[in-house]
Amino acid sequence: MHYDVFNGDADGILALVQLRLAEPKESTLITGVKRDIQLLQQVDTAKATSVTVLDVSLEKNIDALNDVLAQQIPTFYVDHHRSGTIPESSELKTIIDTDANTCTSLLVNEYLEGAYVNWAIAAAFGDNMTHSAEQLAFKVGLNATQQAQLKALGIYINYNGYGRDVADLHFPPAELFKKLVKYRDPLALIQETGSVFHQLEKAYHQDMEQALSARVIADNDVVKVVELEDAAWARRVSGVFGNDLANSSTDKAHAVLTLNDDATYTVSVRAPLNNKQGADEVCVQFPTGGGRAGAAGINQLPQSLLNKFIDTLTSQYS
Ligand SMILES: [Mn+2]
Repeated sequence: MHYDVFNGDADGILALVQLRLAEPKESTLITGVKRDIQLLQQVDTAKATSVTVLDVSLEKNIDALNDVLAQQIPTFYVDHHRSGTIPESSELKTIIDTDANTCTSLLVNEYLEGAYVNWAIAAAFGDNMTHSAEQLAFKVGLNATQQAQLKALGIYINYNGYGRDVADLHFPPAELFKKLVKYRDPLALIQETGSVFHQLEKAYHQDMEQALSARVIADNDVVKVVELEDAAWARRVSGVFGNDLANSSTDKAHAVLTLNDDATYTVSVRAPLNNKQGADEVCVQFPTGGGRAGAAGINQLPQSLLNKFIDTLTSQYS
């Protein structure tokens, strides 16, 4: 049995869409909400004959990866998050590039020599790699309307990945993958009345409408921090709302804090778009923190550390 292990956001889902369009395969799908990245440990090494892993940090899955490799299971690993030391194994093939302007779907697009480039463009927009997405869209000659449509699709799929658990989401990521992989070109999905694109579009706008009334808890020259309530809509919208803030004020770092039911915050940090560094350095200073230079997060920030977090964020970018 082949296992496809992938992040439940746009980048993870659309990396797999490209791979499975190129090489259709019956597989067991392992995924979850965007923040659920301890995925590789769910592979049953007694049953697995091969494994593909997409868009989850190798460093965070290293023990499970070593278990898989110890069973001589061929593994293909594509990612752009912190990798740590990559194990040496003849069973392991990796494409790992932590450049802040690439993402897993762009790496898969290169690997497949642009076979499903429109999916990669949607994914890059979804991962907020706007410049890279626009460059690729220009290179393949998309017009402005097509580009805007792929951007919207990427944002909506990315939006769908945010939640405390899969129950918060409009579509479980595995189900969304199965719907999307039916289309060789995402522009066909967008054209289709009532398709998942249009369902997500409607949901996205309803949630974003609510986010506009978010409470601002810090706003200075270098950072802006906002707080969202403990509700499914807030958990869904937190990431895309963060990207939206980042895009609207490109010299500032942004953090969106969503209250959890245990009185901690889920924190989503975006480095300034004009200075895409340091977000991970801020977050790893707190328990349950991690991520990339441009975008990082903390799963459970105690409220007692809120001021320390704001100070750390501010000094990082001052
Ligand atoms: Mn990604």
